Formats: sequence, structure tokens, C-alpha cells
Amino acid sequence: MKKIRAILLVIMICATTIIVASLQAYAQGEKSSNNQVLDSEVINGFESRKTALSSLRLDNINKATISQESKYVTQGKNCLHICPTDEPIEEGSYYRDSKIIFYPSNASFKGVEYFSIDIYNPTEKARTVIFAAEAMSKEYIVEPGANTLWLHLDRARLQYVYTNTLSEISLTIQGGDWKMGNLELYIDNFRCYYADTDFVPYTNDFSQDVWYDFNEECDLSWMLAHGTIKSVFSQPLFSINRDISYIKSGEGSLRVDFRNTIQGAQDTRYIRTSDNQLGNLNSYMEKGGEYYLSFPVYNAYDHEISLSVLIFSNYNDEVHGVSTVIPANSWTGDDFIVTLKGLDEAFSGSGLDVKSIAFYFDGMPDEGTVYVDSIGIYPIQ
Ligand SMILES: [Ca+2]
Ligand SMILES: [Ca+2]
Repeated sequence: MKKIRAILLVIMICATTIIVASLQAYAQGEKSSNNQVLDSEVINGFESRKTALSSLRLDNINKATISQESKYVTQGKNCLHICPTDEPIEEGSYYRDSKIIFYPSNASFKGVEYFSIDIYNPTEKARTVIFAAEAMSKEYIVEPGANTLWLHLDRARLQYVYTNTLSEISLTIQGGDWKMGNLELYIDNFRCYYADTDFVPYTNDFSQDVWYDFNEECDLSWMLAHGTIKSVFSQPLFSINRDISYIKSGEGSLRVDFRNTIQGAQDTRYIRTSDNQLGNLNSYMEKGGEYYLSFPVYNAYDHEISLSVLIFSNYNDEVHGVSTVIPANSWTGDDFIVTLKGLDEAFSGSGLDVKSIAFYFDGMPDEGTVYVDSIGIYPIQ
């Protein structure tokens, strides 16, 4: 029995050593990929007010200063201290989201695989923040005390990173009720980590009849929130769904979570395809035009909702549209289509230069989910 205890003790000590070693590596800001420690570079260490602030833009942040408090510094001697909310404007009021935009200038972004940033929250309330680089963004809860946020760049999605044109990286702190108390954060050690792996550039094949089947994570790159977005924390959230209950074709569908603002107001219920990322409709007209556009949508709300699908021309006009009502927990009907000939008429024979297809949902003040299975063009049987 003693022997077993001794063995267990050795195992426990070994396990603890491994955990401590990993935590130390983590605390030192190292990031490994395939067990290799990646090279990293400090993008902003907030060492002097001049260097820290010359590469930043602060929106809605009343106070940003350089702090020397060693408790909060994780790199060099100084860090950035921000207080987006000094005092409430009036009882019951909310303060807005606060955004810090970094304009990186001292690092090449060729091959960047991760960004990281250390945030110390000296208050007792957890805060919600979004760390974003172009189309890649992630929501985090910043707990009281020390936090390190890691943003993984899906380089297949962000091919343009390789042209070094990553124009801004941002950290947005969610606004809230002033009763939550003062918002105060310390930020330091904003770093990028270079990749040691290759990636396969992603392209969408628009020569096929199904332009989007939402089978790949990369397909998320081609859909956007549309209309006036009230907050990044409540804009529509896109993800690839794998639950076959909400798939009509292929292996995935686009899941869209519609959300409300922290004050309970409805954020935009509109989404659309990226500009000029569709197949060539004129080529289908040349083949006789006996085709239709199809875009099955599932309503996962427990009540009926309305949907209008609008086709935008290159001149940004809503040229053509169709509307329907989708019952609770149902797909749009098979007749919810746009015929190519109908579209051609709407374009008055000037050529089918379609810029974007937009989905305008309506009748859902509450938060909920819809799924878009695919967007494609099919021959009329
Ligand atoms: Ca520093
Ligand atoms: Ca699909």
C-alpha cells in the first residue's frame, strides 16, 4: 500500500511540475505550435506616452495614462492605464463601448499566427471585450486580476495578412450600466507571434452552381452584417453549423445569431454577401436563362418571422427582391426563389451585374437564430 502511495506521490509531483512549467511558459508570453516556441515581437509595450499613444486611437476613453505600477506591468517598465468611465452621466444611464485601435508600425505581419495582449482588471467586475484583427475577432471575458488574451489568426481566411496590409487591430470594451462601477483596465505586452507552419490559401469557386454551401469555416469570410450596427457586442454573430437538423445540402449551414444590445434594444437583423463575391449570372443568361437563384433559410425562432431577399446591383440599387413569411422552426418554401429571367427584367436587360444578395429579417425583437443553408443557381426543371 505504501509503495502505491509513493508511486502516486511521484506521479502527482511530476504532473505538478509539468503544469507549473506550462504555466510559467504561458506567463512569460510564449506560444507554441507543434511544440515549437514561436518567435514573437512586441508591437506596443506602452513604455512612453509618446510611443504608446502615437500608434493608438482611443474612442470614448476619457483617460489614458502611462502607469509604472509594477503589479500591472508585464513587459518593460510601464503599461497603459485606461479609465473609459470616470463617472456616470446620470442615474440609469449607460456608457458606450470603448475602442482602442492599434496601428501597428514596428512589426511585419507576414507570417503572424497569433496576437496576444495582457490585461489586468483591478475591479471586482468581469468585463467583456472583443479582440479583433480585420475579419478575425473573438469575444473574451476579462476576469478580475491578470488576463492574457490570445487571438489566433486563421491565415487561410486572412490571406491579406501576407501583403502586410493588416490596417488595424482593436480591443473593444463593452459599455454598460454605470451601476457596474468604474471601468478601469491596465494593458501591456501587446505582441505578435510568427508562424512556423504553412497554410493553403483559400479561394471560393464561383464557377460552380452552388456558390455558398457553408461547409468550410472560411465561408464565414463572405458574409457580413448589414445595416446600422449598434455595437460589436450585439451585431449578428456568424458561425458554421454542423447540426444536420439545420442543413439542407452539403455538410454545413451558416448559423446567424441575432442579438440585442446591453440596453435590450434590437441590433440589426440584416445580413448580406460580400461585394462581388457571386457567380457570373450573365453566363447563365447566355445558356438560355432557364435558371433560378435559391437560398433556403431556416427560422429557429419559436414564432414566425418575415424575410425579404434583395438583389443589389453594382450601382448599389436594390434591383429586385422577394419576400416571405417563415413559420416557427421551419424552412422557407421551395417556391422562395428568384428566377433569372425575372431578375433580367428587373435589370432592364442591362446585364446582370449583381454586387450582393442581402437578407432582411423582420418581426423578431427578441434574440434568436436563423440558418442559411446555401446560395446557388439551379436549372428550372
Ligand atoms: Ca510595458
Ligand atoms: Ca449547406
